[in-house]
Amino acid sequence: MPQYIDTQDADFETKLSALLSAKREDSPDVDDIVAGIIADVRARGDAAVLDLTAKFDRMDITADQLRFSSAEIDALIAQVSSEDRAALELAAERIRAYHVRQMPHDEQWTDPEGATLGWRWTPVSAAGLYVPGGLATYPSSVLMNAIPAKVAGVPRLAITVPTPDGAANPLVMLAARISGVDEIYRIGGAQAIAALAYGTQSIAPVDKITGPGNAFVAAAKRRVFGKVGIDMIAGPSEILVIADGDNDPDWIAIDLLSQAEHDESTQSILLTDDPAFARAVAASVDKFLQTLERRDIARKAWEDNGVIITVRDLDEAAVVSDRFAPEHLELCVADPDALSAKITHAGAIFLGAWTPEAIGDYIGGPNHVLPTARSARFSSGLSVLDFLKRTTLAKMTPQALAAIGPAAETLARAESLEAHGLSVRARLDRLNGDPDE
Ligand code: HSO
Ligand code: ZN
Repeated sequence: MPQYIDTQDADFETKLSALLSAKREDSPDVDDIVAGIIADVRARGDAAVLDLTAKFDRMDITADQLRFSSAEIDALIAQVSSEDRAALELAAERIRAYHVRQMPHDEQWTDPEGATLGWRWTPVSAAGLYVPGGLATYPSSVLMNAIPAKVAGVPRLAITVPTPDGAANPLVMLAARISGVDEIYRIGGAQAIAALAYGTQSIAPVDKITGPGNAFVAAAKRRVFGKVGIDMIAGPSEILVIADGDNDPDWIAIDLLSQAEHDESTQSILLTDDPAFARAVAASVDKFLQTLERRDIARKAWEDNGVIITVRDLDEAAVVSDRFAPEHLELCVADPDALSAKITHAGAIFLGAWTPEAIGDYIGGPNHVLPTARSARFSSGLSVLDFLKRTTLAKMTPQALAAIGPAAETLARAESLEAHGLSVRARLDRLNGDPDE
Protein backbone atom coordinates (compact mmCIF):
# COMPACT_ATOMS: atom_id res chain seq x y z
CA MET A 1 0.00 0.00 0.00
CA PRO A 2 1.25 3.46 -0.77
CA GLN A 3 1.11 5.89 2.10
CA TYR A 4 -1.99 8.13 2.28
CA ILE A 5 -1.58 11.52 3.94
CA ASP A 6 -3.76 14.59 4.24
CA THR A 7 -2.22 17.97 4.99
CA GLN A 8 -5.12 18.41 7.45
CA ASP A 9 -4.00 15.39 9.49
CA ALA A 10 -3.02 16.40 13.02
CA ASP A 11 0.31 14.61 12.60
CA PHE A 12 0.93 15.78 9.03
CA GLU A 13 4.20 17.49 9.88
CA THR A 14 5.52 14.39 11.64
CA LYS A 15 4.59 12.17 8.72
CA LEU A 16 6.14 14.56 6.22
CA SER A 17 9.38 14.85 8.19
CA ALA A 18 9.60 11.08 8.39
CA LEU A 19 9.17 10.85 4.63
CA LEU A 20 11.73 13.55 3.96
CA SER A 21 14.38 11.96 6.13
CA ALA A 22 13.72 8.37 5.00
CA LYS A 23 16.72 6.82 3.31
CA ARG A 24 15.49 4.71 0.42
CA GLU A 25 18.84 3.53 -0.75
CA ASP A 26 20.72 0.91 1.16
CA SER A 27 23.82 0.66 -0.95
CA PRO A 28 26.20 -1.97 0.34
CA ASP A 29 29.45 -0.71 1.78
CA VAL A 30 31.92 -1.66 -0.87
CA ASP A 31 34.49 1.00 -0.15
CA ASP A 32 37.27 -1.34 0.97
CA ILE A 33 36.96 -3.47 -2.14
CA VAL A 34 36.91 -0.38 -4.33
CA ALA A 35 39.99 1.06 -2.62
CA GLY A 36 41.84 -2.18 -3.43
CA ILE A 37 40.74 -2.11 -7.06
CA ILE A 38 41.84 1.49 -7.53
CA ALA A 39 45.22 0.81 -5.93
CA ASP A 40 45.68 -2.22 -8.19
CA VAL A 41 44.88 -0.26 -11.36
CA ARG A 42 47.23 2.54 -10.29
CA ALA A 43 50.01 0.07 -9.64
CA ARG A 44 49.60 -2.32 -12.55
CA GLY A 45 47.63 -0.37 -15.16
CA ASP A 46 46.38 -2.45 -18.09
CA ALA A 47 47.34 -5.73 -16.43
CA ALA A 48 45.04 -4.98 -13.48
CA VAL A 49 42.21 -3.82 -15.73
CA LEU A 50 42.49 -7.00 -17.83
CA ASP A 51 42.53 -9.27 -14.75
CA LEU A 52 39.48 -7.55 -13.26
CA THR A 53 37.63 -7.62 -16.57
CA ALA A 54 38.32 -11.35 -16.86
CA LYS A 55 37.09 -11.86 -13.32
CA PHE A 56 33.93 -9.72 -13.34
CA ASP A 57 32.89 -9.73 -17.00
CA ARG A 58 34.28 -13.14 -17.94
CA MET A 59 36.17 -11.56 -20.83
CA ASP A 60 39.51 -12.96 -21.92
CA ILE A 61 40.99 -10.06 -23.84
CA THR A 62 44.37 -8.44 -24.42
CA ALA A 63 45.35 -4.81 -23.90
CA ASP A 64 44.90 -3.94 -27.55
CA GLN A 65 41.31 -5.21 -27.37
CA LEU A 66 40.32 -2.91 -24.51
CA ARG A 67 39.18 -0.30 -26.97
CA PHE A 68 36.43 -1.01 -29.50
CA SER A 69 37.77 -0.67 -33.03
CA SER A 70 35.76 1.42 -35.45
CA ALA A 71 35.05 -1.75 -37.46
CA GLU A 72 33.53 -3.36 -34.35
CA ILE A 73 31.45 -0.27 -33.68
CA ASP A 74 30.29 -0.21 -37.32
CA ALA A 75 29.23 -3.85 -37.13
CA LEU A 76 27.20 -3.29 -33.98
CA ILE A 77 25.59 -0.14 -35.31
CA ALA A 78 24.54 -2.01 -38.45
CA GLN A 79 22.23 -4.10 -36.25
CA VAL A 80 20.15 -1.09 -35.21
CA SER A 81 16.75 -0.84 -36.87
CA SER A 82 16.06 2.25 -38.94
CA GLU A 83 13.20 3.14 -36.61
CA ASP A 84 15.45 3.07 -33.54
CA ARG A 85 18.10 5.02 -35.39
CA ALA A 86 15.67 7.74 -36.45
CA ALA A 87 14.33 8.09 -32.89
CA LEU A 88 17.84 8.32 -31.46
CA GLU A 89 18.84 10.89 -34.06
CA LEU A 90 15.80 13.04 -33.33
CA ALA A 91 16.54 12.84 -29.60
CA ALA A 92 20.18 13.79 -30.17
CA GLU A 93 19.24 16.73 -32.35
CA ARG A 94 16.81 18.08 -29.77
CA ILE A 95 19.16 17.53 -26.82
CA ARG A 96 21.95 19.28 -28.75
CA ALA A 97 19.75 22.26 -29.66
CA TYR A 98 18.72 22.65 -26.02
CA HIS A 99 22.25 22.44 -24.64
CA VAL A 100 23.72 24.84 -27.21
CA ARG A 101 21.60 27.52 -25.58
CA GLN A 102 23.17 26.76 -22.21
CA MET A 103 26.61 27.87 -23.35
CA PRO A 104 27.68 30.72 -21.09
CA HIS A 105 29.33 33.82 -22.48
CA ASP A 106 32.69 35.32 -21.66
CA GLU A 107 32.58 38.74 -20.01
CA GLN A 108 35.03 41.63 -19.99
CA TRP A 109 34.61 45.25 -18.86
CA THR A 110 36.62 48.19 -17.61
CA ASP A 111 35.54 49.68 -14.31
CA PRO A 112 35.71 53.38 -13.35
CA GLU A 113 39.17 52.90 -11.75
CA GLY A 114 40.51 51.64 -15.07
CA ALA A 115 40.75 47.97 -14.11
CA THR A 116 39.81 45.62 -16.93
CA LEU A 117 38.09 42.56 -15.46
CA GLY A 118 36.30 39.51 -16.70
CA TRP A 119 36.19 35.78 -17.12
CA ARG A 120 36.55 33.23 -19.85
CA TRP A 121 35.06 29.73 -20.18
CA THR A 122 37.06 26.79 -21.51
CA PRO A 123 36.20 23.11 -21.70
CA VAL A 124 38.00 20.35 -19.84
CA SER A 125 40.56 18.68 -22.12
CA ALA A 126 39.16 15.19 -21.68
CA ALA A 127 36.03 13.70 -20.17
CA GLY A 128 35.09 10.11 -19.39
CA LEU A 129 31.57 8.82 -19.39
CA TYR A 130 30.66 5.71 -17.46
CA VAL A 131 27.90 3.67 -19.09
CA PRO A 132 26.53 0.76 -17.06
CA GLY A 133 26.27 -2.64 -18.65
CA GLY A 134 23.50 -5.16 -18.29
CA LEU A 135 19.98 -4.15 -17.31
CA ALA A 136 20.54 -0.49 -16.63
CA THR A 137 22.09 0.34 -19.99
CA TYR A 138 20.20 3.32 -21.30
CA PRO A 139 21.25 4.65 -24.70
CA SER A 140 19.32 7.82 -23.82
CA SER A 141 21.73 8.39 -20.92
CA VAL A 142 24.67 8.20 -23.33
CA LEU A 143 23.12 11.09 -25.25
CA MET A 144 22.37 13.04 -22.06
CA ASN A 145 25.98 12.82 -20.85
CA ALA A 146 27.91 12.93 -24.10
CA ILE A 147 26.09 15.70 -25.94
CA PRO A 148 26.60 18.40 -23.28
CA ALA A 149 30.30 17.47 -23.18
CA LYS A 150 30.64 17.84 -26.93
CA VAL A 151 28.56 21.03 -27.02
CA ALA A 152 30.89 22.42 -24.32
CA GLY A 153 33.77 21.71 -26.73
CA VAL A 154 35.48 18.83 -24.91
CA PRO A 155 38.06 17.64 -27.46
CA ARG A 156 38.42 14.11 -26.10
CA LEU A 157 35.46 12.14 -24.81
CA ALA A 158 35.91 8.50 -23.78
CA ILE A 159 33.23 6.01 -22.78
CA THR A 160 33.65 2.92 -20.67
CA VAL A 161 30.94 0.28 -20.90
CA PRO A 162 31.26 -3.23 -19.47
CA THR A 163 30.36 -6.05 -21.84
CA PRO A 164 29.74 -9.07 -19.60
CA ASP A 165 30.42 -12.24 -21.61
CA GLY A 166 31.11 -10.01 -24.58
CA ALA A 167 27.59 -8.68 -25.01
CA ALA A 168 27.58 -5.10 -26.32
CA ASN A 169 24.50 -2.96 -26.82
CA PRO A 170 24.22 -1.73 -30.43
CA LEU A 171 22.07 1.26 -29.45
CA VAL A 172 24.68 2.41 -26.93
CA MET A 173 27.26 2.28 -29.72
CA LEU A 174 25.04 4.28 -32.02
CA ALA A 175 24.27 6.85 -29.30
CA ALA A 176 28.01 7.24 -28.73
CA ARG A 177 28.69 7.65 -32.43
CA ILE A 178 25.89 10.19 -32.91
CA SER A 179 27.10 12.18 -29.89
CA GLY A 180 30.67 12.37 -31.21
CA VAL A 181 32.31 10.14 -28.59
CA ASP A 182 35.98 9.61 -29.48
CA GLU A 183 36.90 6.37 -27.70
CA ILE A 184 34.91 3.43 -26.32
CA TYR A 185 36.42 0.93 -23.87
CA ARG A 186 34.83 -2.42 -22.96
CA ILE A 187 35.44 -2.16 -19.24
CA GLY A 188 33.28 -1.38 -16.23
CA GLY A 189 33.12 -1.23 -12.47
CA ALA A 190 35.58 0.53 -10.19
CA GLN A 191 38.41 -0.53 -12.49
CA ALA A 192 36.95 1.58 -15.31
CA ILE A 193 36.68 4.64 -13.05
CA ALA A 194 40.26 4.09 -11.86
CA ALA A 195 41.51 3.73 -15.44
CA LEU A 196 39.75 6.94 -16.48
CA ALA A 197 41.05 8.86 -13.47
CA TYR A 198 44.64 7.64 -13.38
CA GLY A 199 45.18 6.30 -16.89
CA THR A 200 46.83 3.04 -17.90
CA GLN A 201 49.21 2.12 -20.72
CA SER A 202 46.25 1.96 -23.16
CA ILE A 203 43.83 4.46 -21.66
CA ALA A 204 44.82 8.10 -21.27
CA PRO A 205 43.48 9.77 -18.12
CA VAL A 206 40.58 12.23 -18.26
CA ASP A 207 39.82 15.33 -16.18
CA LYS A 208 36.13 14.80 -15.53
CA ILE A 209 34.06 11.65 -15.09
CA THR A 210 30.27 11.56 -15.37
CA GLY A 211 27.60 8.91 -15.66
CA PRO A 212 25.55 6.58 -13.49
CA GLY A 213 26.66 3.30 -12.04
CA ASN A 214 26.20 0.72 -9.30
CA ALA A 215 27.51 0.96 -5.73
CA PHE A 216 31.05 0.05 -6.83
CA VAL A 217 31.09 2.76 -9.49
CA ALA A 218 29.65 5.35 -7.08
CA ALA A 219 32.24 4.49 -4.42
CA ALA A 220 35.02 4.68 -7.01
CA LYS A 221 33.82 8.07 -8.23
CA ARG A 222 33.83 9.39 -4.66
CA ARG A 223 37.38 8.11 -4.21
CA VAL A 224 38.84 9.63 -7.41
CA PHE A 225 37.10 12.98 -6.79
CA GLY A 226 39.76 15.62 -6.41
CA LYS A 227 42.13 13.87 -8.79
CA VAL A 228 39.38 14.41 -11.38
CA GLY A 229 36.02 16.19 -11.32
CA ILE A 230 32.86 14.09 -11.07
CA ASP A 231 29.18 14.78 -11.60
CA MET A 232 26.73 14.14 -8.80
CA ILE A 233 26.26 10.67 -7.31
CA ALA A 234 22.71 9.89 -8.38
CA GLY A 235 20.32 8.23 -5.96
CA PRO A 236 17.11 6.38 -6.87
CA SER A 237 14.82 8.28 -9.21
CA GLU A 238 11.70 10.07 -8.00
CA ILE A 239 8.64 11.78 -9.46
CA LEU A 240 6.11 14.08 -7.84
CA VAL A 241 2.88 14.83 -9.70
CA ILE A 242 0.60 17.70 -8.75
CA ALA A 243 -2.76 16.99 -10.40
CA ASP A 244 -6.19 18.52 -10.08
CA GLY A 245 -9.40 16.49 -10.39
CA ASP A 246 -9.82 17.29 -14.08
CA ASN A 247 -7.19 14.79 -15.16
CA ASP A 248 -7.59 11.32 -16.60
CA PRO A 249 -6.61 9.08 -13.66
CA ASP A 250 -4.99 6.62 -16.07
CA TRP A 251 -2.58 9.26 -17.35
CA ILE A 252 -1.46 10.21 -13.87
CA ALA A 253 -1.25 6.58 -12.72
CA ILE A 254 1.01 5.55 -15.57
CA ASP A 255 3.19 8.64 -15.09
CA LEU A 256 3.72 7.61 -11.46
CA LEU A 257 4.59 4.10 -12.62
CA SER A 258 6.97 5.36 -15.31
CA GLN A 259 9.42 6.20 -12.54
CA ALA A 260 8.45 3.30 -10.29
CA GLU A 261 9.51 0.83 -12.98
CA HIS A 262 13.14 2.05 -12.92
CA ASP A 263 13.97 0.21 -9.72
CA GLU A 264 12.53 -0.81 -6.40
CA SER A 265 13.91 2.21 -4.56
CA THR A 266 12.25 4.85 -6.74
CA GLN A 267 9.57 7.05 -5.23
CA SER A 268 6.33 8.24 -6.84
CA ILE A 269 4.26 10.91 -5.11
CA LEU A 270 0.85 12.30 -6.03
CA LEU A 271 -0.38 15.62 -4.64
CA THR A 272 -4.00 16.45 -5.39
CA ASP A 273 -6.71 18.71 -4.03
CA ASP A 274 -9.38 16.13 -4.95
CA PRO A 275 -9.70 13.06 -2.66
CA ALA A 276 -11.99 11.22 -5.11
CA PHE A 277 -9.41 11.71 -7.85
CA ALA A 278 -6.70 10.38 -5.52
CA ARG A 279 -8.71 7.16 -5.09
CA ALA A 280 -9.26 6.88 -8.83
CA VAL A 281 -5.51 7.19 -9.50
CA ALA A 282 -4.71 4.57 -6.86
CA ALA A 283 -7.20 2.19 -8.47
CA SER A 284 -5.69 2.81 -11.87
CA VAL A 285 -2.18 2.16 -10.58
CA ASP A 286 -3.38 -1.21 -9.29
CA LYS A 287 -4.91 -1.96 -12.67
CA PHE A 288 -1.67 -1.19 -14.53
CA LEU A 289 0.27 -3.24 -12.00
CA GLN A 290 -1.58 -6.34 -13.24
CA THR A 291 -0.06 -6.13 -16.70
CA LEU A 292 3.04 -3.94 -16.75
CA GLU A 293 6.10 -5.88 -17.92
CA ARG A 294 8.16 -4.58 -15.05
CA ARG A 295 5.25 -4.89 -12.59
CA ASP A 296 7.30 -6.63 -9.93
CA ILE A 297 9.77 -3.76 -9.67
CA ALA A 298 7.07 -1.09 -10.03
CA ARG A 299 4.80 -2.70 -7.45
CA LYS A 300 7.56 -2.94 -4.90
CA ALA A 301 8.54 0.70 -5.46
CA TRP A 302 4.91 1.86 -5.26
CA GLU A 303 4.08 -0.18 -2.18
CA ASP A 304 7.25 0.69 -0.29
CA ASN A 305 7.71 4.29 -1.32
CA GLY A 306 4.55 5.52 -3.03
CA VAL A 307 2.76 8.46 -1.39
CA ILE A 308 -0.60 10.12 -2.02
CA ILE A 309 -1.09 13.46 -0.33
CA THR A 310 -4.36 15.37 -0.41
CA VAL A 311 -3.96 19.10 -0.08
CA ARG A 312 -6.41 21.93 0.51
CA ASP A 313 -5.48 23.77 -2.66
CA LEU A 314 -2.75 24.03 -5.28
CA ASP A 315 -0.88 26.75 -3.39
CA GLU A 316 -0.45 24.30 -0.58
CA ALA A 317 0.64 21.65 -3.08
CA ALA A 318 3.45 23.96 -4.23
CA VAL A 319 4.67 24.42 -0.66
CA VAL A 320 4.63 20.67 0.04
CA SER A 321 6.34 19.93 -3.26
CA ASP A 322 9.16 22.32 -2.39
CA ARG A 323 9.74 20.39 0.82
CA PHE A 324 10.38 17.28 -1.28
CA ALA A 325 12.50 19.18 -3.84
CA PRO A 326 11.69 16.40 -6.32
CA GLU A 327 13.92 15.31 -9.15
CA HIS A 328 10.94 15.36 -11.54
CA LEU A 329 7.83 17.48 -11.01
CA GLU A 330 4.73 17.20 -13.21
CA LEU A 331 2.14 19.97 -13.01
CA CYS A 332 -1.09 18.53 -14.41
CA VAL A 333 -3.32 21.49 -13.61
CA ALA A 334 -5.35 24.03 -15.58
CA ASP A 335 -2.71 26.76 -15.31
CA PRO A 336 0.66 25.03 -15.01
CA ASP A 337 2.64 28.21 -15.70
CA ALA A 338 1.08 29.98 -12.72
CA LEU A 339 1.79 26.98 -10.47
CA SER A 340 5.32 26.62 -11.83
CA ALA A 341 6.05 30.20 -10.76
CA LYS A 342 5.38 29.13 -7.17
CA ILE A 343 7.91 26.29 -7.25
CA THR A 344 11.47 26.91 -6.11
CA HIS A 345 13.03 23.47 -5.65
CA ALA A 346 12.77 20.89 -8.44
CA GLY A 347 15.26 19.29 -10.80
CA ALA A 348 12.94 19.45 -13.80
CA ILE A 349 9.37 20.70 -14.18
CA PHE A 350 6.96 19.26 -16.75
CA LEU A 351 4.13 21.67 -17.42
CA GLY A 352 0.62 20.50 -18.25
CA ALA A 353 -1.03 17.14 -18.73
CA TRP A 354 0.40 16.84 -22.23
CA THR A 355 3.96 16.73 -20.92
CA PRO A 356 4.61 13.32 -19.35
CA GLU A 357 7.97 13.02 -17.61
CA ALA A 358 8.98 10.33 -20.12
CA ILE A 359 9.25 13.07 -22.74
CA GLY A 360 12.00 14.59 -20.62
CA ASP A 361 13.75 11.23 -20.28
CA TYR A 362 14.14 10.90 -24.02
CA ILE A 363 13.27 13.61 -26.42
CA GLY A 364 12.18 16.95 -24.92
CA GLY A 365 15.67 18.46 -24.95
CA PRO A 366 16.49 19.15 -21.26
CA ASN A 367 18.89 16.78 -19.54
CA HIS A 368 17.58 13.72 -17.70
CA VAL A 369 20.55 13.53 -15.33
CA LEU A 370 18.94 15.37 -12.43
CA PRO A 371 19.45 15.97 -8.71
CA THR A 372 17.83 13.27 -6.54
CA ALA A 373 17.24 12.80 -2.82
CA ARG A 374 16.23 16.45 -2.26
CA SER A 375 19.49 17.77 -3.66
CA ALA A 376 17.47 19.98 -6.04
CA ARG A 377 17.50 22.38 -3.06
CA PHE A 378 21.11 23.22 -3.91
CA SER A 379 22.05 21.66 -7.23
CA SER A 380 20.97 21.31 -10.83
CA GLY A 381 20.81 18.73 -13.57
CA LEU A 382 23.77 17.95 -15.81
CA SER A 383 24.56 20.74 -18.27
CA VAL A 384 27.33 22.11 -20.46
CA LEU A 385 28.61 23.90 -17.34
CA ASP A 386 29.69 20.54 -15.93
CA PHE A 387 32.26 20.29 -18.69
CA LEU A 388 33.47 23.89 -18.56
CA LYS A 389 35.58 25.86 -16.16
CA ARG A 390 35.83 29.60 -15.71
CA THR A 391 39.10 31.48 -15.64
CA THR A 392 38.99 34.96 -14.19
CA LEU A 393 40.87 37.86 -15.82
CA ALA A 394 42.19 41.08 -14.33
CA LYS A 395 44.34 43.77 -15.96
CA MET A 396 45.48 46.94 -14.18
CA THR A 397 46.70 50.12 -15.78
CA PRO A 398 49.17 52.20 -13.75
CA GLN A 399 46.27 54.50 -12.89
CA ALA A 400 44.08 51.61 -11.75
CA LEU A 401 46.88 50.24 -9.57
CA ALA A 402 47.41 53.67 -8.08
CA ALA A 403 43.70 53.90 -7.29
CA ILE A 404 43.12 50.50 -5.66
CA GLY A 405 46.65 49.27 -4.80
CA PRO A 406 46.97 51.12 -1.48
CA ALA A 407 43.95 49.27 -0.09
CA ALA A 408 45.61 45.98 -1.04
CA GLU A 409 48.72 47.10 0.81
CA THR A 410 46.64 47.90 3.87
CA LEU A 411 44.95 44.49 3.82
CA ALA A 412 48.33 42.76 3.33
CA ARG A 413 49.64 44.53 6.44
CA ALA A 414 46.52 43.45 8.35
CA GLU A 415 47.22 39.84 7.36
CA SER A 416 50.95 40.19 8.15
CA LEU A 417 51.89 39.22 4.63
CA GLU A 418 54.73 41.58 3.88
CA ALA A 419 55.68 40.35 0.42
CA HIS A 420 52.11 40.81 -0.74
CA GLY A 421 52.22 44.44 0.33
CA LEU A 422 55.66 45.00 -1.16
CA SER A 423 54.64 43.60 -4.54
CA VAL A 424 52.07 46.37 -4.75
CA ARG A 425 54.32 49.00 -3.14
CA ALA A 426 57.17 48.36 -5.59
CA ARG A 427 54.93 49.42 -8.41
CA LEU A 428 53.32 52.34 -6.62
CA ASP A 429 56.80 53.68 -5.79
CA ARG A 430 57.76 53.58 -9.44
CA LEU A 431 54.63 55.57 -10.27
CA ASN A 432 55.49 58.10 -7.60
CA GLY A 433 58.99 58.42 -9.05
CA ASP A 434 60.51 57.28 -5.77
CA PRO A 435 64.30 57.59 -6.19
CA ASP A 436 64.86 54.33 -4.20
CA GLU A 437 63.04 52.37 -6.86
N1 HSO B 1 14.15 8.80 -15.53
C1 HSO B 1 15.53 8.37 -15.48
C2 HSO B 1 16.26 8.50 -16.78
C3 HSO B 1 15.81 7.53 -17.81
N2 HSO B 1 14.54 7.17 -18.04
C4 HSO B 1 16.53 6.88 -18.75
C5 HSO B 1 14.50 6.34 -19.08
N3 HSO B 1 15.72 6.17 -19.52
C6 HSO B 1 16.28 9.19 -14.40
O1 HSO B 1 15.97 10.50 -14.42
ZN1 ZN C 1 12.96 7.38 -16.63
